[in-house]
Amino acid sequence: ERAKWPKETFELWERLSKKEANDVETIQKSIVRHVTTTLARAAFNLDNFSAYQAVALSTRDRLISRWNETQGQMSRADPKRIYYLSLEFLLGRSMDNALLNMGLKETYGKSIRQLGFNMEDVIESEVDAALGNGGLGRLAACYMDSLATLDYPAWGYGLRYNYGIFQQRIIDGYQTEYPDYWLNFDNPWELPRLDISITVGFGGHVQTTQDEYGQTRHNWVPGTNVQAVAYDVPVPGYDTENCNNIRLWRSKPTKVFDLTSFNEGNYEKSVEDATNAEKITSVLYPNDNTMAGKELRLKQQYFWTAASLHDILRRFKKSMREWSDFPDQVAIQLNDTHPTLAIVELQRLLVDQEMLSWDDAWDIVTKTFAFTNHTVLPEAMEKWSVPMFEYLLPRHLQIIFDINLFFLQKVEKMFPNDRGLLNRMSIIEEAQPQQIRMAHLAVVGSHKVNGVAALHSNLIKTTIFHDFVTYYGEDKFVNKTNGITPRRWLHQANPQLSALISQTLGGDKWLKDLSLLKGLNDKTEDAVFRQRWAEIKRANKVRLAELIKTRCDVEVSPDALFDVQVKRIHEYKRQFMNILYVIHRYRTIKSMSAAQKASVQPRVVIFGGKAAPGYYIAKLVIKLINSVAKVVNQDPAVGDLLKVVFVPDYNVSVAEVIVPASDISQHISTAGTEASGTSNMKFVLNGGIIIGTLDGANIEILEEIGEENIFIFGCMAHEVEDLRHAQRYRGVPMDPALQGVISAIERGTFEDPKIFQPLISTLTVGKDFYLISADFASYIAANQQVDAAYKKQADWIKKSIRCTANMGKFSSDRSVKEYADEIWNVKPVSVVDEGYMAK
Ligand code: CBF
Repeated sequence: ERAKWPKETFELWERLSKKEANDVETIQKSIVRHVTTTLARAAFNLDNFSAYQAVALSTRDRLISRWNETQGQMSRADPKRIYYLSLEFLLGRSMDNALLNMGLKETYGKSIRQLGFNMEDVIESEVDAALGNGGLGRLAACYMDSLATLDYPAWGYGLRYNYGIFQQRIIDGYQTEYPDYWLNFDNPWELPRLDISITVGFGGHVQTTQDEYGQTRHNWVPGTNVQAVAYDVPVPGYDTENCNNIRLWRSKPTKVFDLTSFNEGNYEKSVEDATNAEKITSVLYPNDNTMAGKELRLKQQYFWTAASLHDILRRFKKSMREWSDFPDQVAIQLNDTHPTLAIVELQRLLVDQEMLSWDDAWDIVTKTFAFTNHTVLPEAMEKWSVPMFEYLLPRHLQIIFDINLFFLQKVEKMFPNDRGLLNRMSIIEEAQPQQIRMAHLAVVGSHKVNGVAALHSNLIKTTIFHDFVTYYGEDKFVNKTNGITPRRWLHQANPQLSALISQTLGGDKWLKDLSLLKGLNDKTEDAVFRQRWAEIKRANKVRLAELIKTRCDVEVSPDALFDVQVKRIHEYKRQFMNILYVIHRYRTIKSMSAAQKASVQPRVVIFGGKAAPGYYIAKLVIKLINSVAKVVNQDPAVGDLLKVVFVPDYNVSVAEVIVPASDISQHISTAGTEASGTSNMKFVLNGGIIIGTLDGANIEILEEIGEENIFIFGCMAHEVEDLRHAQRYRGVPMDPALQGVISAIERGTFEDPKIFQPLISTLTVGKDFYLISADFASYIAANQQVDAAYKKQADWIKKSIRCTANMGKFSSDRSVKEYADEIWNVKPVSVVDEGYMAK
């Protein structure tokens, strides 16, 4: 119909749909329009939060224009797209990032100032979008930023949880969890697409019939259906018109109300189905690196993968291509095993609904998917019990058994008479009840499998996927070292340092080509530059000291050495070892004469991070940190020489304050346990020096910045097994310094020692799985080296500059480009301003 419109109608649309200009007055008008019409407020009753809402809505208008333009042009160009399936997107705040990426921060700052508000206060009013646990979810967010910045046609798919990661409060030293109802107010950063609603089934049975050619056909008849409704989150690239999309699904009932039950007087039943449907996307599972194994989690995974695949197939079908073209148009990256059901779902859709042969379908499936492994920890390996799975997804179970059968037949052919091998490689684990090994399914259904740092990618080849390497060959298993976006983690979080770098390098090109930071290496001998560098670090420490005062009610001196460990609390990350060392340091200071104390380097030890609510030992670590802090911070014999704080509710926006302010940060996992780590990259990029083990990406950071700019200690990954063995069977005694620390805890120096007994018993000889005792002496030595090095301030600043200068490799732009070239085979498509007529 619209094609028949007269020319004038088109011209009218063209004229009226011109993008709003980006000058101060137009921006102010748009903010005030949102205040008065959208929010129905006026200048006199406008608090910071309402001001934030109005500014956010005005920013969003500009985002949507770009988003529309990008999506329209991508539909017309129809390039191969990359779909990033992630159960977590830990986005944090959006406004500052959107303004910086669109190049509008300064103009908005000015506009807001003239309207009587302060940009910082307005930015601070935004609540974090915390739809993730830690590294994995934040990685997804960094990758989305880079994909948009590099103009890749990419979509993220995830879930729109009503409750993100819980809020952490510290009560009597203990972690207490509170719900994170982040959607209390309208979320301006999402576009509800109520018109995009997909039916997802669960349960029911499978009908088996013969078709006209005598072929057996399967038809799944679900017992219940729920609706997946789309919410789109625009992701603007930096210094480009491209604006990509993350589509988050929300679960809704197919019908809100069961009238029959209601009429029978069964009121509870009448809303039961609706409540069950809504439950699916109500909450993010708060486990990091551990498998929850709950039915609701499996429902989340299927709901999300089914809706996403339906959407992807619908988009593909619009292009009227052959199914065999599918892998040339679609690349799907599985972020961990969480979305592995997508492999099964695509096979089902192609075979049961599109009537492709099993082999043709499987060929398409395996060319489409690629899988990222993020951990080798056994407790994190996803497995689903076969009976539970069958009850929820009967047809999918049949398909998994068939995939396994055909796969094992091929293995058997290559390695005949090796029952052990077949058992080890099977997708089905023969336990009681049988379990589906999702990592095996992901490997079998993907054309590439990658680890997230060099050491980790090698480890997976020799441990969890060893047999698969023997079968498939080396080429299928690749490394893609993680990266972080320099836009958020330097430009936004550390504006002063960003400005100094741009001034020094003669522009901000480095923000899109981080290798240009190398230019800073020449500046280490420039005393004026060093002075400025040190001033900026100090200003960031002052900002953090203020946050610590507000959140922990502890005064810390910005002149002390700031020593930070912020990340999820987990035994393998060894926050326990850190606090044990703090106790050692405390005891050492206490035993000193006044003269000796005069040469002690003052330190503020800063902890932050959440423990999974059911992780008892991790929660005890938090309690110990707080108990130690209470004693140390009030001890006049120690004064400012040592302070300990636990910053509650660590999240992305808190990280943005902490990261630029560290002198030293701790990345001290037992070698071979941390797949990569990404906060290590953030700290070093901001000129923070790290103390760490030879684990994850620490190794590659060392290679880039040089061993003289990092403090390394502890055993290496290949020594871990022998050390554990020696400890278990030869009774290697506990490190004496550690023994002294344990005795102090047991004497009740920090509250009732009974509280900490379960924690201490993890160190019993033969049980110290994370090798705290084995690494303790070298950890103390490394900390002494840190103190000594910090005293030589000029050299320290040189180290700090070299750290930043040599971090180019760790931009997520580099990671994403490697994925695009070596795994996805997708090319950038730049959006240009075409104007309305072109549509
Ligand atoms: O690859 C991103 C991060 O993922 C984890 O957080 C994970 O959830 N498995 C790992 O623990 C990190 O090492 C890794 O950096």
